[in-house]
Amino acid sequence: MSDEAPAPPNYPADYTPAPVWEWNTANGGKFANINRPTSGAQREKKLPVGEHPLQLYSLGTPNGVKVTVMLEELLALGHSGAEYDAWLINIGDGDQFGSDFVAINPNSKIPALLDHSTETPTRVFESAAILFYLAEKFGEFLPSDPSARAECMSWLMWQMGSAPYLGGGFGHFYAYAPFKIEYCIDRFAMEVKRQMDVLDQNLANRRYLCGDDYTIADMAVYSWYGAVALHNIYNAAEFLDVTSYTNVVRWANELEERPAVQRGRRVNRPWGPEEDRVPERHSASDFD
Ligand SMILES: N[C@@H](CCC(=O)N[C@@H](CS)C(=O)NCC(=O)O)C(=O)O
Repeated sequence: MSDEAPAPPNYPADYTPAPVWEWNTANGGKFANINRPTSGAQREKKLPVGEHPLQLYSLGTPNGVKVTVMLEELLALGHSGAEYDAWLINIGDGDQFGSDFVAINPNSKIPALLDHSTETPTRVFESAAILFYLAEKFGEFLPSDPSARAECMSWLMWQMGSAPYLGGGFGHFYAYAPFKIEYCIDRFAMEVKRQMDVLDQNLANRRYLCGDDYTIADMAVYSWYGAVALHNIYNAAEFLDVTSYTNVVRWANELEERPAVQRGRRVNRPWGPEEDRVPERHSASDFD
């Protein structure tokens, strides 16, 4: 008898990796049509440029929403320099592989920011880098005390390290893969529930992630884990028993009472109820 644990049900035993991996264009799954094992521009494509110094090229997914929430929060504080044009990048159509976009983000993913207010335009990619850049530029939502700043950066980086297990791991295998594989769903559901518990325990005695102050860490973590707690992301609210994370639910609800969060969630959103959509944002009146 083997010492190995018995294979779980639905165990795909008929696959042995080839010595060298080769791209199979027909591997199926949502997004298979845009995924490639190579990087770089696939076509010449100009990006539009609006009248504001900050040009955002994005889409209203969780990674996009954290940046538009930050910009709306800065505007709500009266920072007119945070006025921005938000252009829609349709990743399903492959806009992220256009030449102008790749020049801003060689990683071909939204969000990407170009700041024209600097001597030569400053490009920023990776959502946490954009939040950090804006926090430093406007001196908001990032504590200056070194210990408080370290706590904020820790939670910000926690989000960047953790969310790929939620989206690329759990979300992919639960909602997008062409068939359900129990091993993969178990592995990533375990990790997402562990992450939710990390947040829940932290928020048990803190109003915000880092304490009494609302920071860029809240914006980043909210965009993903608020969607888990409140918006049935991947249609998995019941499966993950999200209402049991009562502190996360309380915190996410409090953030959603903020008008800037409500506005930020609508920007670059071409789906959902018509009245909530703001596919492009160029001024405050776009929300009317
Ligand atoms: N770590 C990146 C992740 C960005 C990301 O994964 N963006 C997705 C949409 S949420 C994307 O643009 N995907 C297009 C693609 O993979 O081709 C960030 O936080 O900015």
